[in-house]
Amino acid sequence: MLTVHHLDHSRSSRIIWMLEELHVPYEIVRYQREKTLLAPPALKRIHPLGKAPVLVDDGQVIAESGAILEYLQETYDADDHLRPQAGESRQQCRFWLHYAEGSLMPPLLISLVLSRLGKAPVPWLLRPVGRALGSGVQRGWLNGHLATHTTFINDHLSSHTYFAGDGFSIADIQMSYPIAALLARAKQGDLVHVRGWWRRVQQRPAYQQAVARGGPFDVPGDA
Ligand SMILES: N[C@@H](CCC(=O)N[C@@H](CS)C(=O)NCC(=O)O)C(=O)O
Repeated sequence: MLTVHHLDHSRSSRIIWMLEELHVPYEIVRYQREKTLLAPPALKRIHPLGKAPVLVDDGQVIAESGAILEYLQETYDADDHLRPQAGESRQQCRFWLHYAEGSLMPPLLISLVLSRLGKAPVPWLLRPVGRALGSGVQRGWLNGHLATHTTFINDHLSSHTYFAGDGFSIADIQMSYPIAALLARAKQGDLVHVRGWWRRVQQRPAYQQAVARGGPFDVPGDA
């Protein structure tokens, strides 16, 4: 039996979605974030990093969303429905699979950390300083950086139905978490093509089943 160690409002929703796409039986072990938004220590008993997701398959413990998606695709997607096997689409699929965690999540995470500086556990007199510092870095550096990413993604989706081209793939599942974070910070009406893609993939029965079993696909705080 496959087991997903699932933290609420987290990247592990992607693994539940993947398992629903594959129609394989699995069980979920649930963890609640602590007040700090960190995972509870119990997750460290499953994998030394203590992060979600972790997948356990027949005693084999696998961490990192991208590695888990690739493992599941290679092991359970017998007809390769979820990964293009050749050409430009295959390369696109690989690119977005790495880009999601390697390039897009770091600035989103920095943004989350900066937005919480005003709530840091330091003497209250220092909190306004933390807030001012956080919003200065947001305005002076981070917002421009994130705008480059959002334009890049929105432009790509203006000419591609899915991240890897015409067919839905594991790249779409991997991109869903940073996209949820981007949409949470976007202005109404922005990112038209990203919103179109998001509506398209949310219509998939596997996505809906994943939400029903694992909870909503959203991000904690205001990442
Ligand atoms: N690159 C890793 C990131 C894992 C990660 O940071 N997961 C978050 C959940 S979205 C987590 O466990 N956060 C709680 C913590 O850091 O304690 C992946 O994609 O699996």
